[in-house]
Amino acid sequence: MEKLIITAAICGAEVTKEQNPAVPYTVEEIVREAKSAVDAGAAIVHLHVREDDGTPTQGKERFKVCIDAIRKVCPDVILIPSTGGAVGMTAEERLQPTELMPEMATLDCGTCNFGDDVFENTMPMMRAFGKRMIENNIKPEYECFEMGHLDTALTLVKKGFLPGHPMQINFVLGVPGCTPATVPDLCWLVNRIPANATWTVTGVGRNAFPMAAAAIAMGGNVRVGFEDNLYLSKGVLAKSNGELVEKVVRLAKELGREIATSVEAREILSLKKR
Ligand code: KMH
Ligand code: ZN
Repeated sequence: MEKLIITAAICGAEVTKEQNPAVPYTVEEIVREAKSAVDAGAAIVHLHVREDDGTPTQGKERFKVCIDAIRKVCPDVILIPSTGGAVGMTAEERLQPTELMPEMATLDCGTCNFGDDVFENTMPMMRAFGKRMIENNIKPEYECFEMGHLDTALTLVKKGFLPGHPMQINFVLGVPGCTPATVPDLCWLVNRIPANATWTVTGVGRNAFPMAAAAIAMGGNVRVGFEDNLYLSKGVLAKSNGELVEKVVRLAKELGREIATSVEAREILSLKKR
């Protein structure tokens, strides 16, 4: 089996300091959380950014400041800025981080319920996001929240609207209103990806570590972090993203899977550092 790539989704757009005081908003806090995750074993940081008061933003300048600051302390880390942003943002707003030419960025694969909201990713939006990523030579991380999102991504790749092989797909399971985080659902999805694709699973909330264990056993990769889960165990808030990553590292060690460094992850994902 390949080494395990751990992604830390350190911030997200929805979670707040009221829910967990360690959720980062300021540049300094975002750097602190990225470093804690990388020091614990994360090869990738999936990045959202906030204004100092916690308001989610897709502002290019804010992303640049955060990316530059993270790079100073974690020079090798793979950064995957979000193009999902927060529910309700326009496509143009969401696309701003792609102007910074990151080596990867997320690409969300369909409209879905998102708790009480609707997360809009229409076909024209997806084609526009794909066009931008092809033009800017950005490798997408395809975010699939629903069974049908995988088929959408595969079809759009086949038609040349989205960047193709080898695909990196992140199955985000357990969002209220979307595909649940169960092992049979995960297996159904993994059985339908192209042979040369890589995959990651993100289990939302209490599903974080059961999904991590499944991915470790199945040869996939794992995402954890405050974006998806604020607790280390039932009733125990995580003090940092690093604590969540450490728990995945412990699971992997118990199950005999080695952890990939960022340099090794770049090789596994067929990426070239910029
Ligand atoms: N904030 C969610 C509505 C992504 O980063 O691409 C969407 C999201 C997906 O977080
Ligand atoms: Zn995200």
